[in-house]
Amino acid sequence: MQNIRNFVIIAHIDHGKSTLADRLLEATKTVEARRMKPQYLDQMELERERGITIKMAPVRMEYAPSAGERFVLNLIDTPGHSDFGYEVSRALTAVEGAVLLVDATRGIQAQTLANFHNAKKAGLAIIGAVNKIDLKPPAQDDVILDLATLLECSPDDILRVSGKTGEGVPELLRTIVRRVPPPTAKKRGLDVNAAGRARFPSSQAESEAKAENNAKQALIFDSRYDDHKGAIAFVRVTGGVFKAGEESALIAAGERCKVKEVGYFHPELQPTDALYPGDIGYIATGIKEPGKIRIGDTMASLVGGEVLPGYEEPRPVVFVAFYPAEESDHDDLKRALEELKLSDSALQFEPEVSEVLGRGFACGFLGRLHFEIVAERLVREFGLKTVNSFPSVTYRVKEGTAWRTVKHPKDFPDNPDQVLQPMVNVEVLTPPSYLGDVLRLKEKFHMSDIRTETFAHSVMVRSRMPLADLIRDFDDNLKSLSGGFASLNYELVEDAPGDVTKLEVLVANEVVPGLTRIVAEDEAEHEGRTMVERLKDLLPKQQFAQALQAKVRGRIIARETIPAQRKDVTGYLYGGDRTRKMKLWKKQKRGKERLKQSGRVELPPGVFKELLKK
Ligand SMILES: Nc1nc2c(ncn2[C@@H]2O[C@H](COP(=O)(O)OP(=O)(O)O)[C@@H](O)[C@H]2O)c(=O)[nH]1
Ligand SMILES: [Mg+2]
Repeated sequence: MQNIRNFVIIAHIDHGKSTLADRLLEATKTVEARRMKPQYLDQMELERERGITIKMAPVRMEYAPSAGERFVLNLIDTPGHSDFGYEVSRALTAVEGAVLLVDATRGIQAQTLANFHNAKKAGLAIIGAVNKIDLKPPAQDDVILDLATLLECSPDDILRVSGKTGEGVPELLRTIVRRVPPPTAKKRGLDVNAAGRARFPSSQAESEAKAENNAKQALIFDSRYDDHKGAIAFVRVTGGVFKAGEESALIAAGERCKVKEVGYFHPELQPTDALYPGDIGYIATGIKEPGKIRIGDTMASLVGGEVLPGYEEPRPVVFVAFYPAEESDHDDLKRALEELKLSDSALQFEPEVSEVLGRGFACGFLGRLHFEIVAERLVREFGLKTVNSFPSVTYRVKEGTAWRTVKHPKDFPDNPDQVLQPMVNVEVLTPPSYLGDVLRLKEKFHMSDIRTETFAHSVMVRSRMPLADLIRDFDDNLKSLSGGFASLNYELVEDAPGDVTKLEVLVANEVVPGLTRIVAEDEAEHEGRTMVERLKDLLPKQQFAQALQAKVRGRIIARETIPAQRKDVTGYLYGGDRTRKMKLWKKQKRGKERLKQSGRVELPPGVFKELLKK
């Protein structure tokens, strides 16, 4: 154990974590040169395409600083976007050290601070490093100074590295070995996002097993599903030895399993004989029901043992209903969501039925990007197309004296007596030159309580805003106004009264439930008009003219008409038999009348999809 070092690389998005990890993989010869590719640890197709890390990625490296010295380095690369903060917090509980990386061309950004505070809370040894020094950034010395101030260390202790050229990497490796402590058998209290789980009740008979159980213990910090190996638990072993073929148990879930295989991350799964205390590795459980394995659970030899402090259940804040594009794909969609949940434990879902779109699932996400990523993974990894409702947040509404929670916009009352909406405290860290532009977002995003404060070479703008506004596209607005220099961190705070209202869209006088949204009062009219205009462009012409309307509080606030597509029923009658033509026109009119009464207007899923796009 003395020769093990477990650490994470943490940083704001795009500061070069995954690229630096590449250099570490090379320097330790973990990945052969011919297999090397940029951001090697971003193995998901979607990660590679978008150039972002979504999943934490553990990898084991062997490092020999000199002849006769050998260390095992377990690195966990982490995502930088705040939607995936839960991934980072779990990675922090599996390690003893952190490399806090700062892009020297950008300086400290919002997630640098958030990550720093979490790593500190977790009691990790933190190594500060500035990256991209190959670009010779003019402000490099300022950035080093800022980082040293944050870490309360000397600027000389801040490493200078380049993930591109590999400069500074040997020094970084030496520093990791020196400054990150070796693991101890019992990992201390996991105080990052950790909540003491209720102890699993243990009977008399089971208590005897405890002695042995105490010896064998591992925290599940992540998981994945494999068709052959079943559910695979990613673990940090805190005690005992785990071997293939032995009985094991998931304590909180109360499940037994026979371990199929144990191994390390290379980063591909590589089987080994046994996992020992301090190790980071995987345990293939053989369990075929993905729902049975829970992140934060403890693995031990028998059911009834003590559970390690797990993780707080992440709280989804953005809700979207997913419906299979093909009704017959419903069961596949369910299975796919279950499998995705194994590697994305923050994802939540429950059955949901829509009049138009049929059976689907109401899904909860940690943010807008999280939602987009899951929708894309369903298509790529499972070949499942879905039609999705508008991303929404939950509201507390009061009618008369009764309060209730509204998750789905269609359940929102027309005239509630009071509404509470989720709020966030937002921190924007920006270079002073963009401060004016940042403050101009105030009205559009309903920002309040704005306070500014200088922080190192930047300005910190703190404010409060409705979560619903944040998830619209605050992030994108911020990025584009500042060329990516202004950055964002946020946390949920208590709900507050909100001026919001239900906006409904009607086609041929019928409400289309999937298009109902909750919007800010002051934007309802504009949003309503935009919706019907877009709908008019998207909907195919129908047999008869159709009204498209937007309604707020029982009042129509916008109206458009799709013109009828006149089918020439008299075409075959050349010549001038006027009465005959009149007769046919009349008949056509009657037919349309009937159609109108039946009132069924087909909204093709394609139109939904277009409309629901951002
Ligand atoms: N010039 C230069 N570019 C870098 C360096 N490290 C990373 N990059 C680039 O910065 C971008 C983000 O890198 P990535 O490793 O994906 O960042 P992550 O989001 O922190 O994992 C990519 O385009 C990299 O090629 C570096 O040291 N020098
Ligand atoms: Mg990355």
